[in-house]
Order: sequence, then structure tokens, then C-alpha cells
Amino acid sequence: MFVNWAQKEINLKIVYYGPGLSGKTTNLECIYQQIDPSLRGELITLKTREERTLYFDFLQLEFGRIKGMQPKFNLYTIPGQVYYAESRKIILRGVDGVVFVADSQKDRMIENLDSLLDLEENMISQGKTLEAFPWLLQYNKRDLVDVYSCEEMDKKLNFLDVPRIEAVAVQNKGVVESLKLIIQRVLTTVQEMI
Ligand SMILES: Nc1nc2c(ncn2[C@@H]2O[C@H](COP(=O)(O)OP(=O)(O)OP(=O)(O)O)[C@@H](O)[C@H]2O)c(=O)[nH]1
Ligand SMILES: [Mg+2]
Repeated sequence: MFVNWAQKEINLKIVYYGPGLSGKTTNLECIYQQIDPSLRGELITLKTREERTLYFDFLQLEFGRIKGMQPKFNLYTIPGQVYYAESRKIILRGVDGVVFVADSQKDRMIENLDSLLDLEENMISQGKTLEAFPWLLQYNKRDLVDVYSCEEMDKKLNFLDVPRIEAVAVQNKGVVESLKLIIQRVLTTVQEMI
């Protein structure tokens, strides 16, 4: 969180985390298409030729007011591919909320677990813990066939009993819902701080 008292602005950072190809960039593209252009900036994406996130994607949203201040939500995605570990650490700096985009396909569960562990370690290195932090799980790709049930996903990933949302990001399902919920959770935390 960064507060600019002169401008009466609060900058809040929400990071979409998760393994490679889980649908993080798709979430931002979907938000960009669905949100009123007067409330959002341009979507900045840095991709490889194979459409994989190279460094991050970025989108800024503005709405609502809290205690006379204008919150600005800066949404980032991390690059999920394992070898971009250093970029993930940098992008996570100063994070206020996380949407963890998990891939529901059975053969992607190890990658989900590795990425969640990576998130936890990176949070700890910032002096934060997932136990005391606003985050949620998005179970994406519910349209595919060989997926775990949400209960099975919970058993494997939701050990902290955080809110979880089912999604099909390519069909706009569950995306805005995840965004609204993380904003709500982040604002609740911020209101206690300012
Ligand atoms: N079937 C299906 N495909 C999806 C869904 N969400 C995303 N995809 C596809 O999965 C692929 C990867 O999506 P991205 O959004 O680029 O994944 P990412 O998490 O940003 O991947 P990295 O940038 O490498 O970390 C794309 O081909 C998407 O169209 C979904 O809900 N269902
Ligand atoms: Mg991406």
C-alpha cells in the first residue's frame, strides 16, 4: 500500500499468482474487457512469442472511496514459468492481496502446489504470512474434462480455508467475482490501517 495524502489516493497492489498456463493473463484480459473504460487504464502485457508472460501484466482500476480517499487498484500477474523466480519476488513486493489462480486439471496439481509453496516462501521473505493476509483461491478451467472436483482441490490446496471461487476464465466465468471478493478483503484490511 502506498498512500499519497496530497492527492488523497491509496495505491493498492493485487497480484495474480499461480503456475504457468493456469489463466492469470486471461483473468486480466477478461477484467479489461468487462470493466467500464472510464474506470480502468490500459492493459499492459509483456509476452513471449508463445503468449507466455515474460515479466508481468498490469492493469489499473479506480472505483469507490474510503474515508474520503480514492483507492487505485494495481493488478499484476506474475510469470508462472519456474525459471522466472526472481521476477516473481520483485512483482510481489508491497503486495496487498493475492488471487491464486489454480489449474483444475489433474495433471497440473503438482505445479499448483509448487507455485503455492513458492508464494508462501516469497511472502515469508517479505515478513508476511498467508495465514494473516487477504488472499483467495480461484479454481480455473472448470470447463475441461480431466479435472479434480472442488472438494478434492480444497483438500490439496485450501489448507487455510480461504474463500475459493470456481472459474472458466476463457468464458468470463468467476473472474469479476474473484476480483470483487479480493477487493473487498483488501479494503477491509486497509480500513483497519488508515
Ligand atoms: N479451457 C480453458 N482454457 C483456459 C482457461 N483459462 C485460460 N485458458 C487458456 O490457458 C492458456 C494459458 O492462459 P494464460 O492466461 O496465458 O496463462 P498464464 O497463467 O498467464 O500463464 P504464464 O503467463 O505462463 O504464467 C491460454 O491458451 C488460455 O486461453 C479456462 O478457464 N479454460
Ligand atoms: Mg501470463
